[in-house]
Amino acid sequence: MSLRYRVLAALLGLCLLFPAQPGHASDKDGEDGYRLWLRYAPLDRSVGQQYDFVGAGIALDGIQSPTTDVAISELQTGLHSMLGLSVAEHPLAHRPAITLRRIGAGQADPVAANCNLAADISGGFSISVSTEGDEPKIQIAAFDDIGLLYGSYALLRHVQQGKPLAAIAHCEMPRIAQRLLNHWDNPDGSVERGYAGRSIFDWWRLPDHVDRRIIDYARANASIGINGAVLNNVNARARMLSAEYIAKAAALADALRPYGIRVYLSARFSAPRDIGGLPNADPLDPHVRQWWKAKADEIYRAIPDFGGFLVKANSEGQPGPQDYGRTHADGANMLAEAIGDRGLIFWRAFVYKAENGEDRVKQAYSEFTPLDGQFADNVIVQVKNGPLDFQPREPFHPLFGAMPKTPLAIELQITKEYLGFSTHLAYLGPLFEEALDADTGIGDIPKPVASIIEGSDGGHRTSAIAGVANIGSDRNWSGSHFDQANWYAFGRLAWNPSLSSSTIADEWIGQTFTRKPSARQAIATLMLESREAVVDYMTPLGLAHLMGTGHHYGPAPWVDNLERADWNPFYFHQADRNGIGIDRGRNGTNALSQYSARAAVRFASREEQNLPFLLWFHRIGWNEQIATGRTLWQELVLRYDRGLSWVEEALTKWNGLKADIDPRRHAEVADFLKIQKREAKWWRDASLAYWMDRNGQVLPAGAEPPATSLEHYKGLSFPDAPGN
Ligand code: BDP
Repeated sequence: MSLRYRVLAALLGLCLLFPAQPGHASDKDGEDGYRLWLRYAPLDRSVGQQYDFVGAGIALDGIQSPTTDVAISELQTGLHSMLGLSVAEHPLAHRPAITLRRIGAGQADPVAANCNLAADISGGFSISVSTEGDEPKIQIAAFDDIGLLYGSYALLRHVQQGKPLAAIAHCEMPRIAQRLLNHWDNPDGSVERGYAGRSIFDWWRLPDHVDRRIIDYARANASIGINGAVLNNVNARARMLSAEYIAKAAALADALRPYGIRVYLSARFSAPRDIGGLPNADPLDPHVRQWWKAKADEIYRAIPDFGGFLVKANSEGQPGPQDYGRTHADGANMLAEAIGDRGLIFWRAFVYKAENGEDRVKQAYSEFTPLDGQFADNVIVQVKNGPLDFQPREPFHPLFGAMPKTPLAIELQITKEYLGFSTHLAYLGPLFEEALDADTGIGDIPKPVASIIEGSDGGHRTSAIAGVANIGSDRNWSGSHFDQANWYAFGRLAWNPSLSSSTIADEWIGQTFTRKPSARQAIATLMLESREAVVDYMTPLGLAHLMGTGHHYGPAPWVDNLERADWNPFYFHQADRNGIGIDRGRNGTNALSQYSARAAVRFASREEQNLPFLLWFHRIGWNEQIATGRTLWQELVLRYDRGLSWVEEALTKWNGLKADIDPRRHAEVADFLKIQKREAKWWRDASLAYWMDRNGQVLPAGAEPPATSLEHYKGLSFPDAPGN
């Protein structure tokens, strides 16, 4: 590049310099986590110099749009911050170093021919490098402008991790079409199961004021490929569908649109009655159908690309079609008709009833499988990863694979309702990966849950994945620095379910905490082990749902007096003198029969590799010898102890990383690890005290007795626990 051009580019770049963003490392208060994985920390000269040429500028070859504007501005921000280059946007003639090339209809991507970039899959892109003269040139090519934005973020992700230019060429397409966050946010600003402060959606000030944070939220989501957001809680308030709130949602939709994010709303099924003045909400009543049609039209006038509705019906007291003797399909299809081709209905399969005596984990399958084939083709049935409720570990949900005629979305929980809220370090990458990789056992070769979601052989109209968001207005967004990684991991796996949780952890660390290899490795190890440690000290060996009533904070396995049997922790372990766990085989609840033969054989086995699900599927005597050679009681104690020791060691290891992490974030994480250590001990001690009360056993030699009495643990109460 000529000197003249360099000077010109630098001058142009100066005009484009971005104001320091909030939370920049140079802030006197130190790094606060606000910038998430878009920190764009300066690269060492030795790494950055291979990218020096990008100072020559960026060009757009194709139609300009708000989305391409975002792509260019993000590249400028990121490259300037990381490489110190002022990157000008200028026409093609000036020999740009980066070209964003929109591939025309009917054309093929010439550079990435061997990756089969498909014109009909939105968001795919290729990145290639060529050398003209002695100057490398990067091209990002895509069929749509959102692909150009995703490609730009992929380039930034690559540079940000300090990876070599030579390795940048690749091509990607999303494997799942609809990648949604589900916010459980209420119009009053509270967040159900939210541990990161108030809602980021400032409903009170909307639509007149859209906070800058919404743009940063959109950037973060777009950078990992999230393309939909359900704005409100599944336990929905009907007024979210009022004209007033539609206008507010429309303002958010306008802000999110350039980032490729469509907004959706959770719809309260009884809305025609609650706010529409109708006497009922019967899905077969023509007036009700007409009301929804008119409501959908009203929404589409305000939000032309509105994504659709998410519905929790006849579940945990929410209204639904069964209130009128109709089925889930009747309810979903009515909404599907109102929305038509314009959008989608996400109908949740999280249902169980007080009056139903069937094992709670069997009920969704029993209710939904008979409806397979009855749903309209713009309905997606949204199924939690496991049949119970977002536990630290669950077997996969038997509905996956059991409704071949219906597109199923998997719903994962990013917020850690059952894994220690935001104060416990529990990286959920391994949990998500385990859920997506679980072999449904259908057919002769492994058929993972992910392939059911992707719908590769189902011929469905679309495919979808949802994550219950952990985002709030805390400065660091997620309540803890490490919980940002769970949002990140969800997005990356939604894009490509085959990515490994360790690759994702490494990527995230390189973009957030540090690029230093030794520290990166140490942090990754902590992250990757963390979820298993939580399983160990909360719900080892397939136990589940032992958390405190309502808020789900801390241990309360003794609770057995709630109005609904299946809300009681006791229901899920039934520990007595003789044993613990639920027989879900043929002589028990027979939940096993809901799985394919291959999966059922696996879950029925008591071999070592199936110990994670042992007490989920089996009732075992305390003194029975299990696959490890120890008795069940010995093994339980060992696992509680192992979980607790892990946290103690994690704190020591984290303290050893002090020199590698900026002081503020280091101290904040250390504080949380101390809380986790205290609470892991509480979990271990309270659980063991209770089990001993049930089983009359003494602790194995060498095990430390609980710090205090069972009565003490039972007496604790937490009326102010968050998220409830
Ligand atoms: C449970 C939560 C509850 C949710 C429910 C759901 O405790 O707050 O409303 O799931 O998913 O895990 O509908």
